Amino acid sequence: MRIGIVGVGYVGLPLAVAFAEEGLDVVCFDPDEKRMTALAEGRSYVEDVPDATLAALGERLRPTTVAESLRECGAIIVCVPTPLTNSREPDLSYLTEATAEVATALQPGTLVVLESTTYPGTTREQVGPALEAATGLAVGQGFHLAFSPERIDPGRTDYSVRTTPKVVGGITATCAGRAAELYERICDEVVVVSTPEAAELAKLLENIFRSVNIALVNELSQLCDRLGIDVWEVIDAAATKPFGFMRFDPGPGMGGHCLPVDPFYLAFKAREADFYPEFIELAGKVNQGQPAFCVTRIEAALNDAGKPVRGSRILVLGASYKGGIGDTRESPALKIIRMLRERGGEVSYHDPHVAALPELGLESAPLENAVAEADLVAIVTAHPELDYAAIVREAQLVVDFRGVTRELGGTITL
Ligand code: SAJ
Repeated sequence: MRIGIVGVGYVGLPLAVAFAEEGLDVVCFDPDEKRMTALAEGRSYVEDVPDATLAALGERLRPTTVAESLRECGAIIVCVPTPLTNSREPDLSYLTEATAEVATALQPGTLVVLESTTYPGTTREQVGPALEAATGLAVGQGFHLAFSPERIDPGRTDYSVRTTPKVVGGITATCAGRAAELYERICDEVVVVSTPEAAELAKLLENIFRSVNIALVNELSQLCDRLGIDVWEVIDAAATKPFGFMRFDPGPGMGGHCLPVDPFYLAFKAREADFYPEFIELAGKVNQGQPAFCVTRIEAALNDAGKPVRGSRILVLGASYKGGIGDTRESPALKIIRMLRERGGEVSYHDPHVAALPELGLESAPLENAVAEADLVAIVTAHPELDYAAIVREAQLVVDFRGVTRELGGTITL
């Protein structure tokens, strides 16, 4: 069977590779000409997929910007972005566009699976009817439709597509059965739930669980600052409990394309049901306020050194939203840099994974001199490859928002 992937990004490409490695031909459809050309030339644009992997798959990956090519696929999997609008409401424009593209190519008997994270009901209320209206085919008879949340975690190496259990929910039992059969080719464990809504909501729960717990420790870091207690010591101590506790660490805020977004998809749907999920809203507020709290900590550290922010040279270490990767979406570092500049700080940054921040007109400064020349070094994202002992030795002042210099001493931590 030929598989179609619609949206060949950090989710779609690893999925395409997983199917191709099982010997299947995969039509990779993405409207982005540059991406599809790169793929055709064996050049990967996803950090987790090396060029060598593409080379080994040869013709099995068939990049295209023509949706018609999906006609030959027995199964089509949609992996397009589901961001927020500026007013923090679900933006389903990519999904609507992708559904329309799929509809132009949908053949009787095809299985369609949505992987994009979205609020419960999207598959049944939006995608299904749109495909039926465009093709005249009926869900569950003319074609099959399911939802299966993506669990691709950029930069993670301990779990792969194969070893991460896959949740699947179909509009009908046959839809679910076909989707389970499809994923069993590339996943060791497939978990079938009774409806697409259960699968859609399971994904949101996974990420809201993180958002709420990250907000809890971020709020605790602010309280500990007031009380003069070391929040890291408190969390280390709590984490000795072998059951009933899961460690989360405070930080400069919560970035990424999932966690700052997903909770607001559920909040949107809940409001439609006249329900106000206060945990979600509160967690979002706390996490969104954490960058400003970190800026006050930088101001206080400079003040104690007799230096105003204005005119001080501040080096931000780490611009991406989490260590080990180069993704800057919703990164707290960008907010911290902007706020420090508004206060007159002379801000530079160094990030081995992020060569430039065009939106800020900055390029990653070479580490060698930047540390010694800075009045203050702020560790905002802790990339594992940086030598923090050397940084602490050379720096005049270090504020560490990731707790990576605690054993070294001589720094100010959250
Ligand atoms: N963060 C903290 N403290 C923590 C954990 C995270 O401040 O204890 C911050 C990170 O620095 C980052 C943000 O929150 O800015 C999100 O971090 P994350 O570790 O949740 O990473 P993400 O956003 O890449 O989340 C992904 C999700 N994977 C998928 O959606 C498939 C999430 O479900 C994973 O659980 C998470 O990776 C993971 O476990 O790493």
